[in-house]
Amino acid sequence: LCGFGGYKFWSYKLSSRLYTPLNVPLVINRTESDMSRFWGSYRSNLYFGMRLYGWLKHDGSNFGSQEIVDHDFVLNTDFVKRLGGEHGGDWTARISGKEMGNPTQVVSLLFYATHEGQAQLQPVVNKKMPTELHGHSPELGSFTMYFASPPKIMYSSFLVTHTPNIHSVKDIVMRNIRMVKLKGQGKKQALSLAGHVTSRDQDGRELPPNLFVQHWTLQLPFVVEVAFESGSFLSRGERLLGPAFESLREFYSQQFDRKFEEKFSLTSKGFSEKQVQFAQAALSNLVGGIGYFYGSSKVISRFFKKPVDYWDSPLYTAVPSRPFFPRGFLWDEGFHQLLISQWDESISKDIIGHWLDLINIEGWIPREQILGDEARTKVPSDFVVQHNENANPPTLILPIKSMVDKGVLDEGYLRKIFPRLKAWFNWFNTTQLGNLPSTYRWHGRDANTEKELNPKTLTSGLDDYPRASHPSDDERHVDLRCWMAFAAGLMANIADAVGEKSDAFLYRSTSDYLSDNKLLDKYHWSPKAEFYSDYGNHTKLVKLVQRSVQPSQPGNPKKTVRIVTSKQGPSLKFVNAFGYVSLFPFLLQILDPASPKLEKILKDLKDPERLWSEYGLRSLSKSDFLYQKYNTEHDAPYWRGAIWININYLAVRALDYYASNTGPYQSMAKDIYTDLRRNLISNIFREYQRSGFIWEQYDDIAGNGKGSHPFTGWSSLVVVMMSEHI
Ligand code: 6A9
Repeated sequence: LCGFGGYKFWSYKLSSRLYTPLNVPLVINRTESDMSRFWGSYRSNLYFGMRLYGWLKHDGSNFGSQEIVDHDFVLNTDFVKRLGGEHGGDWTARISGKEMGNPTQVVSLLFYATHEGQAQLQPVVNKKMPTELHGHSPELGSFTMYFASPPKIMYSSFLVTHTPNIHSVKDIVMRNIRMVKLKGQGKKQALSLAGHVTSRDQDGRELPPNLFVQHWTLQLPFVVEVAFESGSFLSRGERLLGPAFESLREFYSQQFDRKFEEKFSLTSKGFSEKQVQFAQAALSNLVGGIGYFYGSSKVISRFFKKPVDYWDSPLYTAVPSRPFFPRGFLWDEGFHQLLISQWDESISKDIIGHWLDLINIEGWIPREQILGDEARTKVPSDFVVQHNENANPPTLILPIKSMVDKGVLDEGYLRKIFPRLKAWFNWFNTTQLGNLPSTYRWHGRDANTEKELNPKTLTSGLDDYPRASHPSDDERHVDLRCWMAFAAGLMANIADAVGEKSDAFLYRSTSDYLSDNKLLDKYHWSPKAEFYSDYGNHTKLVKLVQRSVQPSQPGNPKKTVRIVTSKQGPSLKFVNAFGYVSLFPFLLQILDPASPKLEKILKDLKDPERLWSEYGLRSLSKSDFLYQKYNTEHDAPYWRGAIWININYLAVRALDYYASNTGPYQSMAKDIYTDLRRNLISNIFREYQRSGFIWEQYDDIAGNGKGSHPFTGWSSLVVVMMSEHI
């Protein structure tokens, strides 16, 4: 491997590894995959652009009930499924509208049916009204959709045509829509679709119709139903319309209530009906937001000048927020699955399997999954490309651990995921090392930026949380070290469970080594600040100032830059920012229950001048110099004070652990557990009652929700805190 030719060959080999899948069998075998979840509300991004909406109930497999509140009417969308045959069975969707203060309000409803692959759709039109839609495709076999003609129709029309892809549907519909006068209704107008519209390819050949749109203009209140029947389902009972639909819906709805109580025991714990409904909505939105995506990420490594495509793959995943982030995020997903696995572990196994199948031969999983063109239309181009040196906390190990502890993961599943977890662990343990043994460093910080007050660490998940002011290879990050210690422990358990003795031995010794509190303290306990801390090239003496770009230019244009205000500049030291990062040895339970450092941590987090608020733990101490500071002229503080529910959940869980494991600080942990849990639940519930939303973060001074909403990703962990099935 010496000489120029050798180098080229070597770099070629390394570069193609970026888009080469790990060569072990997939966890998810698509041909054997479970047809019971074939159909579902899997398009997370379709959310209806209205004021309030959300799933009130959704079981993740057979049933969902959603409410959408517009300005002067309410829409309810309900679906039920019935399994049978070889193609995922039947389903019915019901859309009903109610008026809210404006009795003359009229609603136009457009129901779309389309298919991305090869499918033909053929409506049966009866007196100008389609009553059925016939279709056939390789995946679906043959099927029929029935449209129950609703009463109170003022006008209806339809469109049958060809669309090249799903994200052009809206344009095509807009092109084929016009306004018509309603007969005998004075000046009143309605939308009208163009009926059959032939589209042709470049050579003039007719393209097969694969888009059908049914439109109704309706008076409120109304009910519209559409039933899908799968051709291979031969022994169905009554068609799922009208009373048959309603009774199945009612059956599933009651089953949902029963299962919810069985799993979370909220009623028996004394929560009110309103609180239970809130918790049901939190779970249902997380489960109902689950999407099925397909496509490839744009990825890059240092061996490429331009981004390349990862391989095409499916991803079944929950999403942080349907309107704002309708796609998979690696570290969010671990938190999502902590709740979902308590509801239905088969969904979690499926989702975790899909994520682990995205691992490449290097052992890397891209952090943000923007798969395919449709997903990319939602993301600014700067954020699309994923770099193979960038990590994100391996939180999938949290639900895996809790399922392993409960004994719900069979050996076959563990055998499938183990080689993938090994590759993943190994990737972290080689690419994210610090300079000293047993230390770790998040890569991907920008050492050359002059705009940021403290350069962001997006890879850690805690974006603008303060780290060393001057990114360098000498950094060591305490949160990553704790993730690794935790991961090594789980790997040892799984290796034991699948009978891999030598792996078990190695992981156990790695876990013991990384969990050694003496070593942890040596590298991360700041004797001066008396808390756990990152270490690196750092100074607190920085500020943002306005600088002239070119004083001679008219208007004297300025830009905002960071300057170091001390002569000495940065030096190697502990960063000493107290907040979520300092808590990690406690959060991930690496800290010995008998350690006096636990007492110090508990006191500090209870201190209102530091992390304690009536609404949860703030991300950064109120007395830190970066508390609530802008990071650039335009970047508002994000993880610099606000209350985040994922980390608060970890805190509640750690308090539960230290309260139930023998040690001198047990009762102290118990008291804080009680207070923190109560504060979080009552504030998230109060904000939901006030605003109708669950939020991305909560304000540490007033408790109000902030950021993206609805955000029923990790904030839904409130349900787990309510149930105390921590
Ligand atoms: C930017 C904007 C219309 C930021 O919940 C997802 C992530 C978390 O993983 C991370 O820890 N959120 C947290 O700090 C939201 C990130 C959104 C990035 C996308 C593009 C375009 O959206």
